[in-house]
Amino acid sequence: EQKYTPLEIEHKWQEMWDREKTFSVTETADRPKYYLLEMFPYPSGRIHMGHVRNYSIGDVIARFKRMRGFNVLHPMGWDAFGMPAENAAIKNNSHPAAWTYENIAYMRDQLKQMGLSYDWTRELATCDVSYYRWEQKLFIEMFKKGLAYKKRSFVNWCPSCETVLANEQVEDGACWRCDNEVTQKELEQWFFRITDYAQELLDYTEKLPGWPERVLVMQRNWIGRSTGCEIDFPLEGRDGAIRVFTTRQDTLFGATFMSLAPEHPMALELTLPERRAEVTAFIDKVKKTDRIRRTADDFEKEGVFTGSYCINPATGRRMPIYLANFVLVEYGTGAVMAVPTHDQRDFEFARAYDLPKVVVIQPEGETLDPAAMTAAYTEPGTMVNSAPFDGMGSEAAKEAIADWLEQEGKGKKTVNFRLRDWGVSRQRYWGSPIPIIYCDQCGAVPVPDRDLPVTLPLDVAFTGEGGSPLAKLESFISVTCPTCGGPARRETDTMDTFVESSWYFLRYCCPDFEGGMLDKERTRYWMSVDQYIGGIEHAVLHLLYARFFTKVMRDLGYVTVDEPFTNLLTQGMVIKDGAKMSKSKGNVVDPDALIKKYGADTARLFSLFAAPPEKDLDWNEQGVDGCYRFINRVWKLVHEHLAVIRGASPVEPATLTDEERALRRAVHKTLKKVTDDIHDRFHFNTAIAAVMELMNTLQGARLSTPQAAAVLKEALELTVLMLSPFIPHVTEELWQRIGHVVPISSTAWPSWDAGAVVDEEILIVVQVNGKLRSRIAVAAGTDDETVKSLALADDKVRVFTDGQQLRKVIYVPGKLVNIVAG
Ligand code: ANZ
Ligand code: ZN
Repeated sequence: EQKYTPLEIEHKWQEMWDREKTFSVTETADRPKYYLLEMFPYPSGRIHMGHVRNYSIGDVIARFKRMRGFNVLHPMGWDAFGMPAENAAIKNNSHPAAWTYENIAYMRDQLKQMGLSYDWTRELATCDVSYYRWEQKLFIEMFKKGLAYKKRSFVNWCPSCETVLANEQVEDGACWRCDNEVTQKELEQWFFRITDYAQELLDYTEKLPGWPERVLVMQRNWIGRSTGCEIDFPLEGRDGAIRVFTTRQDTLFGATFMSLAPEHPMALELTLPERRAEVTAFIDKVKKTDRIRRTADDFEKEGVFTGSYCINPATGRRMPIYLANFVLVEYGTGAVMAVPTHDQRDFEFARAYDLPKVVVIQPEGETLDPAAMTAAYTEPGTMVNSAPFDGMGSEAAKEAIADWLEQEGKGKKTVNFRLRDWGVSRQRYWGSPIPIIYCDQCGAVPVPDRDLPVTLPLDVAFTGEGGSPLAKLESFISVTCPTCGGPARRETDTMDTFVESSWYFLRYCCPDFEGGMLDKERTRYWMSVDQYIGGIEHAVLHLLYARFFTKVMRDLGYVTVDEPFTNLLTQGMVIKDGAKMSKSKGNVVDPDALIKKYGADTARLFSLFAAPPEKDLDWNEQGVDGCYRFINRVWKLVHEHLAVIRGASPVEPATLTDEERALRRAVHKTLKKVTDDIHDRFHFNTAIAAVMELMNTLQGARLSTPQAAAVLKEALELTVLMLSPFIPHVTEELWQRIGHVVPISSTAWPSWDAGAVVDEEILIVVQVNGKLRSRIAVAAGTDDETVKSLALADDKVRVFTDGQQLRKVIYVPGKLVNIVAG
């Protein structure tokens, strides 16, 4: 008998799939399409267990859908731009391109060793100029439509790395890379106008039933739609007013002071000369504080008085104007009417600076005393101290005060979004150059079509001195203006790498298309992605940007869909010893070592069997070992019966013995369950468990008649077929050894025999007080209580029990029910 040798078998079949291009697809009309996508990896060096899990999950679905007759697009590529390549280059004195392409080569090999059913002819790397060139073209189209624009704004800046940092790259106010203090710097930056799409992005969160609700909730919160009012507060003693945004116009009569963002454009002009030193010191201090920390609930509320006043337009009260650290310049109007009695931040601020409080909303049956309050009252209630609105409910007063403000011309109803435009400039080298030229005469001029792409120059040095090497490369920077021919300078910022990942799924539809960004027909054929799979950590950023890009590209005529991903599966983490697998925790399992020891089929099977996809997966070696032993059992059993299988005739259901029929029922029931579990729920773990259980049944099967051999053959073949999406290599091998010429990967998914699945009925004898009174037929497997109540409800039984007291009902499973009555 032959031993199971996973590495040999896996290599053989991987070569076959590669050679035959088994998983390459074209756009054909003869089968329905199915686009399955897993989030592409960053080529960091090696794949990790999170990848193994993500890609195994995707592969089961891809292979299953293929066997079910779909034309499955299942592509793979590389999210290849980004900071780590540059940092590695500085550290190793190499080039980011060399580092990146070496990593891609290694990781591609690792993925191939996993036997994933990708269409490798569609592979792409976002750092290839053949990819990012189209992104530059799109950038220019967006620029011409005003969807890409430049503005000054405050950004996190690391003075030592000389680059902008994303909020995620600031840890406790320090740079994640060099640990230096991060400052806020005002810089000219390129932005994408995602806010133009805020309402549509929000509306469609109600039209994505195939997405996990929690991801939709996160996106809704991120977009953050608030309805309220803008209200003008006239300045005292001079022209002009401060405009605030509030969602609580019902508290207007309780506004006792004004809080401006320290970066508010009027901050300094409102500051009296004698307060100037104090105010500028405060502004400097706040600018150094990370914005996320600044606005945390428990961050100490600090501020400074400008010396100026404004007037409450409802009460005429003088309100001192403060700068406050928790007010952000980019939200609303950057100014807040402070109501210390009904807003907790204002309450704390008023306590710190001894500012007046006026209660304007009273809770039911209570009278708040501002002097005695220990926290703001933030719930609805009855209006007080609000002149014409007194006595009204505060919710109704919201409407009434908004209407009054509009009538009086003191304010207006508005909608405000928390979502900010997407800053895409990065002062880094390893990214797609932004295709803009600056000319003193003509301003910002897009690079003309004939000069695209702007190729990232490779002849740069990585000194680690900080700043973008591009900004020091005179040969790159100095150009002539495409409009006037005068001397001009090239933009040296590159695009955020999230730009590349916002449309890669579109380019997979036509990766070799030379005529433009997308071949519209091929893209129309494949889009939308039917199933997208990836980590929950991308719930907001990537998944929101990709939705935004799809809508922009729709409006520019590239795609016809409104949304990129019809269904989304967010898989859980891989954890070991109760913690997420990570280098810093020292609990990493290396996929290479695992595959070497057990083979890819075992690695796949374990990562699919140990938990349903959305749950965290707890890694344990015994579990892996168990999966390996299971594959060995299947291998052995098929080999044991090879002669029988090859010689057996087809099953003739009518001639089966009870025992054979029961075995066949178990097989077809398993097939039904596995099909449903994969198809409806992606519950691969329960599907695999069902096949394992079936294996136990098959191991005990006896072969006394020719039809028993036929049933066993069918059972083993179906088992191999059912396992093939999970463990594709060993099942290909067994399929071939059984004698099939067509590979299992090109075989149709079997359908269960409805006749075989029906439960057999069994006859139960019913006695009343020990005497036989009736026989009832129940489905095999009916639970005890149901059998008892069926017996009690039987007409022939009721003749003897009606009007009597039931003392006991005894059920001997599968045989008889005895009713004691009298
Ligand atoms: C007065 C008021 C009274 C407020 C009250 C709340 C409670 P959302 O729901 O998140 O939109 N706000 C406005 N602009 C701000 C800024 N730039 N930085 C910090 N806070 C700002 O929150 C809207 C509320 O947040 C606004 O309503 C404003 O405070 C504050 F009893 O106005 B409110
Ligand atoms: Zn010019």
